[in-house]
Amino acid sequence: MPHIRPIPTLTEKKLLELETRANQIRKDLIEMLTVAGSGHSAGPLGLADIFTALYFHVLRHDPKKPMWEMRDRLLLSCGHVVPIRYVAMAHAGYFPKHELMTLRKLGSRLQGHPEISHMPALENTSGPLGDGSPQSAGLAYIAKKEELPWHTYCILSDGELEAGITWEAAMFAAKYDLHNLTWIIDRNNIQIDGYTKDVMPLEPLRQKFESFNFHVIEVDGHNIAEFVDACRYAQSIWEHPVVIIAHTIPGKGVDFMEFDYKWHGAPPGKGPEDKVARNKQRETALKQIRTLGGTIQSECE
Ligand SMILES: Cc1ncc(C[n+]2csc(CCOP(=O)(O)OP(=O)(O)O)c2C)c(N)n1
Ligand SMILES: [Mg+2]
Repeated sequence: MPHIRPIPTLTEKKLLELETRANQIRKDLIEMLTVAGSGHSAGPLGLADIFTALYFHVLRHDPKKPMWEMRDRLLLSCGHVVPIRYVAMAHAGYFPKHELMTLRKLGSRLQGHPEISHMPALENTSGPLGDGSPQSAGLAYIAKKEELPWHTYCILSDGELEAGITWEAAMFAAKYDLHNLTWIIDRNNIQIDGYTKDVMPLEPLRQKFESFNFHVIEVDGHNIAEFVDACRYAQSIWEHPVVIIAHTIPGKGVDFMEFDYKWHGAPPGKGPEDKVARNKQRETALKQIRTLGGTIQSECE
């Protein structure tokens, strides 16, 4: 029997806390990107609910002992979305919240793309798209072989599925029935300079993964309850690796950024001006997110 550490069920109270937390995390992301003056907005905003669910409910981890051997591993393959991970980690207590304002500065631990030499708790260095899939499959392989109880999660973007290495890693994961591996795809339909369907169509994505012998679950990536359920369901699959295709809205929470690929790599204050002038982008974004609620303060301010 495989080693399973059940993810707890989600109570109504906890769900509300997570939803509120996710929006606080969005606000901190906007402040952080504005101060940095460079970085990505669309992907990170779209992943706020998933990172909140992972760090505050799904993962077995201990921010005070980041290298605890029995922790679940969370890898990020699409390294450019790392700002949202930094904010979630600061909220969880990995480092003080004020450090978020050092994003992309020389010598900062918070590089524009994740660097484990600067912060080992990130688990992997990434930025060149495609690298997280083989890294995560390798880790899951070791854990399975050595009968270790931790689970490996890896977040991938849809644009990076165009990298052939992803499918080599998928064959490897299926060959060894890595049921202790869950890939989470940020299916937001955009990439750096267009829509995925125009640059390189990915559909039928579910069938592609199924034909590679993955078990596929599709969720609304902004429905935290549905996402947590999918992670719990993934634990019940013992003979295949699992992929959760999370349908997300790029820029989620900020009307003038939503669905627009031009916000892929722009921070507030430096983005396209067709809807909101640059000098109003930060405050307009914060105002919109505020209407979604969110008052929880970071635990390490
Ligand atoms: C191997 C490699 N090729 C190209 C790039 C440049 N690049 C950075 S992000 C990106 C778009 C990828 O699409 P996606 O991750 O889906 O974008 P998002 O949804 O976050 O806007 C590209 C092509 C890269 N980082 N690595
Ligand atoms: Mg994308």
